[in-house]
Amino acid sequence: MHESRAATVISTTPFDDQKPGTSGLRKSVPAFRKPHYVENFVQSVFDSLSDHAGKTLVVGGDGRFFNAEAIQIILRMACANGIARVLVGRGGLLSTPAVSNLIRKHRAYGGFVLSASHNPGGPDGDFGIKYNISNGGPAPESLTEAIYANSRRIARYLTVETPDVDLGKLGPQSLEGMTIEVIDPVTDYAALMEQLFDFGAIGALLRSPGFRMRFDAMHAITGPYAKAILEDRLGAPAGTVVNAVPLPDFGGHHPDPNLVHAAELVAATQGPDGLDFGAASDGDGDRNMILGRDCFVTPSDSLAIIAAHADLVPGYAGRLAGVARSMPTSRAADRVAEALGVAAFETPTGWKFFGNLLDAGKVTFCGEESFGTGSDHVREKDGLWAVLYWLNVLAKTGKPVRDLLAEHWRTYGRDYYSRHDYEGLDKAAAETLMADLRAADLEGKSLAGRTVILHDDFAYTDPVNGEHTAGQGVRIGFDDGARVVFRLSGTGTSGATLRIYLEHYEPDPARQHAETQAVLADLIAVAKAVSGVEARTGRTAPDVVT
Ligand code: VG1
Ligand code: CO
Repeated sequence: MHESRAATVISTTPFDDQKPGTSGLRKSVPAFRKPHYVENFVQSVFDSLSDHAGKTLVVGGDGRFFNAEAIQIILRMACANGIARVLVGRGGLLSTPAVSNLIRKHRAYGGFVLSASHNPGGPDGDFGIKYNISNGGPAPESLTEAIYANSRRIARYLTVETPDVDLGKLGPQSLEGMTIEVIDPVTDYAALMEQLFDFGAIGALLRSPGFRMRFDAMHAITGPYAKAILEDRLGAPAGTVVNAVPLPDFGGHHPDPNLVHAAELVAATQGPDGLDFGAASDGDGDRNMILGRDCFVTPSDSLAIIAAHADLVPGYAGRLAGVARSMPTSRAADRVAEALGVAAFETPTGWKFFGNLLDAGKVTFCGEESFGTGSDHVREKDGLWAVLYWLNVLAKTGKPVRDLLAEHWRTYGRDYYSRHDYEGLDKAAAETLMADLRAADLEGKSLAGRTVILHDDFAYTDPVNGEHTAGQGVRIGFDDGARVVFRLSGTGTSGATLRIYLEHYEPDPARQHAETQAVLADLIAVAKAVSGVEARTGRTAPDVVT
């Protein structure tokens, strides 16, 4: 503790549910509002760090309900725990990739990101807290385990008794000897984007009357970023960015950029009068969806196409080191890596597993099937980055999204891909389903005319530091390249969510333009049969298909 500060020591008792999941601690707002709940978790983070006294932190969130209260709690506790300086976005707002950039650019010790990402917000919605380390990325497993262990034995937390800090006014102020620097949330991020992309070419495309696009910020954090970059700097017509004002409840919607929750945007890209380009981002700005006229780019394909076109993008030309994807993401990117002679890595789900690969310079691009793509420019996935990357490629090739996709499939083959989610399942039933799937004897069996050549529970050994992570999802691989993967979500806040990932590889260009669900129908039937999901849960169909 910093000796000159008058920290107050408050007694507390542990909660037993503060184990960070795929992306930080995520719970309902009522759970977070329990007395001492936020404080216990934040103190458990500080108790897991060792040399944070006198250092700088970055703090910000996606503006959802409870963001403002949580930030005040964190600022007081940072002060009491000896932090020297905190950078906070004005109004407490910062997108997740912007936090990552600020940590790196200002050589901060770490940062707190307040968000439950794509989960709905509001008094009955969800909230979340995530701690990021000095490389700008999510805390690795070893640290989240330590945080959880501390949360199980916490007996006190440190705070200071001060009035709320005014986060509306830019510039430095002092809180009991700690400096709080309120910064514009967009400036540093926009400068980074300008370094990476050909703003001249993108601006010309956006201003040309023949090109019509829309970016849907879904009433979440990317509104101010997209407006500043696409409209103000690049000259896209006013109104290109819609739902641009972040709202505490995201207008009552799921801020989740996918075919289900961004249906209006999808509709605007369809038909002869459809937009040339549509894009959306999620609650905290790290996800993206890419649409062309009458076409949708799966996130797995997006990663592959991004990697294949690196030479068209100033920040990446001539320096592609490798590509990494989460295990359930399709193998499309692996094929590009192979063709280009660079390494491909398969990691567990969650961006924290990409950090070491990026730090070691082993990979340049990373992606997840869950609408996440990013690069070594920060240590988080980055929604607006992906949108600008696509615009850069469109501007340089002069081709519509549809043609780029078709060309890509012709060259590398197409991975028909879909994820089926069963939400709000009974936890015990979902865990039994997974245990039975793990124990099943499938190798060598013939299912719907395909032979099972791989059946395992995915485990990963980090090639940089040797950390081992097991139990990351059941994979069933077939002799024709098809694959079905099962795992339980680590970001949900009630019951269990079963995710079934389905993919079928089609090398024949004549068969690359069919409807995805129809192509996957037999694999869907196999997935249902081997898991028994319907009989076990009483469900007849998934809740969300993406
Ligand atoms: C989901 C996605 C995963 C992603 C995570 C955080 O996790 O599947 O790929 O990294 O969300 O994304 P899970 O455990 O529910 O499958 V974000 O934008 O919600 O921070
Ligand atoms: Co997110």
